Amino acid sequence: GYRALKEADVAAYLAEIPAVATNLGGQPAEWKIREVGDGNLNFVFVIEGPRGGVVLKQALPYLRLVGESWPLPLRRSFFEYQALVVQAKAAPQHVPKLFHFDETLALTVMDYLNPHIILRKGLIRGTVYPKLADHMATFMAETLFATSDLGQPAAEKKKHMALFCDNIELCRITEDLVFTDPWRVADGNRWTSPQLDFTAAAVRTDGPWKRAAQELKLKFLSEAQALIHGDLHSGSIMVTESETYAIDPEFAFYGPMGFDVGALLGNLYLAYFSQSGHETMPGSRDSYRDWILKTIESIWTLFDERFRALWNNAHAGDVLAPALFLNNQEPLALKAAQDAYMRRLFVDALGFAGAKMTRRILGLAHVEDLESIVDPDLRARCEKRALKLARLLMVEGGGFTDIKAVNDAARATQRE
Ligand code: SR1
Ligand code: MG
Repeated sequence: GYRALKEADVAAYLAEIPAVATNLGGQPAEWKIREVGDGNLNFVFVIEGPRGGVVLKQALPYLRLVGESWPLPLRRSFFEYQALVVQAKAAPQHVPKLFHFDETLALTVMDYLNPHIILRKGLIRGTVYPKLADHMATFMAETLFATSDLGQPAAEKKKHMALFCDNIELCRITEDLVFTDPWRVADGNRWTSPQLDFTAAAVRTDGPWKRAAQELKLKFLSEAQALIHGDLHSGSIMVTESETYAIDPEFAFYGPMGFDVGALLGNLYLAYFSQSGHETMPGSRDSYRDWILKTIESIWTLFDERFRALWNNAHAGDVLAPALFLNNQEPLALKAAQDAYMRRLFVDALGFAGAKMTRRILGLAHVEDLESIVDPDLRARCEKRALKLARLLMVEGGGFTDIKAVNDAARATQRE
């Protein structure tokens, strides 16, 4: 049966797993163990031995953020493990090495990434990550393409979808928290400053914005394009200046690709608008803001480039395969189909980015980028700017010609 491990149980448990014990080295009594989980859902233990370190992540039967009143299935750790396996196959350099999965205890043991830190914390500190765009574009292109109909045979995709189709409760969290609650009166909704009371009320009566949120929700419910990470915000990415890892895919399921791309872009725009709350003097983070926008531009541009390159070399998919378009003018027809596909993905990503930004300001679960701004007036100014761009991305996303135009809108909003 399931039991939640305590710090005191961890060494005895891991000592029985040869690959882990070897990785840690020395004797179990020498292993240093600490619980470090600061996310919304799980327990996370770091275990360090004389030779190396591992992380043990265990699901709780309830939502850590709220407590036992919000039960949550342990099976989410199964989906997380399965997603990590798939992602490690597609983009091994950006997924932590897995040592062990225990379905009964709902836990996974993986490599301890050290000295990596959570990207969100680095963005708050104002640290530049020169490889971030390159690495995340690769991670998303490789994982999304490989699990789409373009990258695998239809029969395999159908079988694989069946493996993830029960991740119902975690999808439900996204359906409610990202697409519904910020646009209605809901129990968990909160905002940190009364300065936002009027804005929050206006959002709840904004027909076009509400409609956009619901249409994105419909996409999330009905478009099984690829195995998506499902929670690819800056708290699910670990970085150093030279390495990048995507972690925590417990929300994984077959959904719209734009949801992953949008989660990342939306969280980078949140980081962008929160910089005014972290600068030591007005303007001191100007160049960092520019770096965030440059990174956003590179992520989309490189993602688009790499996704198309994978497509042009594809031979496993059953649809829009290059082999079908070999004669005379036919490659141009494939290029036109690719342009249309990538354009739709771009507009989807912008919409999802906006929804993810809105939920982090008006919904249940917030982000440290904004929450750590102490001055409530300044925080509210940052939040209002972020909400303004979020609405634009959701309601008028189709009007942006390219990612540079989106960044121009972000710059204009920041200047107001
Ligand atoms: C109720 S769980 C809140 C959020 O934490 C996770 O990181 C997901 O983003 C989820 O929506
Ligand atoms: Mg998480």
